[in-house]
Amino acid sequence: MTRLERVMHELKTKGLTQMIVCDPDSIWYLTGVDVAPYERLFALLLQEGSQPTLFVNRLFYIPKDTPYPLIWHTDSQDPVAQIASHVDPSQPLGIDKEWPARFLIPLMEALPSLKILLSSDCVDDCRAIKDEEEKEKMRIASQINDKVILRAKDYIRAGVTEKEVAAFIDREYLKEGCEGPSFTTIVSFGANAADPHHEPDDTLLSEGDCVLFDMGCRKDRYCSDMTRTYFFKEPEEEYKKIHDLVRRANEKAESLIRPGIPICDLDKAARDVITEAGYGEYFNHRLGHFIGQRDHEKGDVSISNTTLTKPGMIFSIEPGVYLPGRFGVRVEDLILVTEDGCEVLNKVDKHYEILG
Ligand SMILES: [Mn+2]
Repeated sequence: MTRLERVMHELKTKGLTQMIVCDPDSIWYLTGVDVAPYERLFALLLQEGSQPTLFVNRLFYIPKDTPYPLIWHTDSQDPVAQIASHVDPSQPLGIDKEWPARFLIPLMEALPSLKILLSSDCVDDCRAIKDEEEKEKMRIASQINDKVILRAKDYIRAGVTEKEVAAFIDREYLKEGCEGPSFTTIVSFGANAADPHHEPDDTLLSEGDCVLFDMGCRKDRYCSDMTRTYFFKEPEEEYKKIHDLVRRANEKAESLIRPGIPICDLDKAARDVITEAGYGEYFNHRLGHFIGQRDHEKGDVSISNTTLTKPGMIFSIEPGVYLPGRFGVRVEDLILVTEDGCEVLNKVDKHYEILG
């Protein structure tokens, strides 16, 4: 089945015959048309029994050979009225979760009897299962990430700042032909690593600090995301003990992955390892997230997600322990669910290492 056929099948399962898709990544996924619309309207109308139709501004560049019907508008026209005239008001309409209220509400006003349903899952659940082309792109993005983290480790020296290391990593991604980082590169020294989302600042590296890299690139649209935690010079014994613990939690979860496992069981398995060692309260986030064209896509690897794993899913496994004011450790890989197990996309060693 093509991507479009898979999405149309999902819509049918939900009792829908039409949907507006507006996430530009979803539109690219389904049509190959790549537009960054910013505040302007860009939408794909899917309707059973007809070709998907694109609603596009004259400013957007659309390749000449695009096989889908195009409905053009200018900045002085009302594109919502155009969409309203194409929608079948007698049938419920599925809406993408990303469609701004500034378009959705005028459409509801134009067609007051229209039944509207949130139906992003019909696209997002297809995007969660990667096809061969996507798997290959994600392997490549992770291979680049593996290469660049080794260079980042070499770059670590006394007196360097987090910002300098993060900028170095971002430059290396560009050298590798990436679009850039897939999210703001995280480099955290010492106590800063106790904040899982710390943004690099002017903190200088000191002896005994942990050095946490949470980094990913976007290459040919697809993202990587990996975390490794090292130490600069000899750390306290407890830090090493916690690093081993977090790595074991990561490995425990990864060892269980194969098709048909409730995703919540993976979170629980990793969490149990950390809780049994007495650090459960310091693992304060979900185990992971789905990833693809964006670093975070629909799909949590958390205690509340009972969905079963399926071949083709790619998500992160990233347990952590964060001791406020002291340090933090996280060990993160991306994994691909295969027919009989999983492929860990990151090959960089996970053990702690003393840098410098
Ligand atoms: Mn992540």
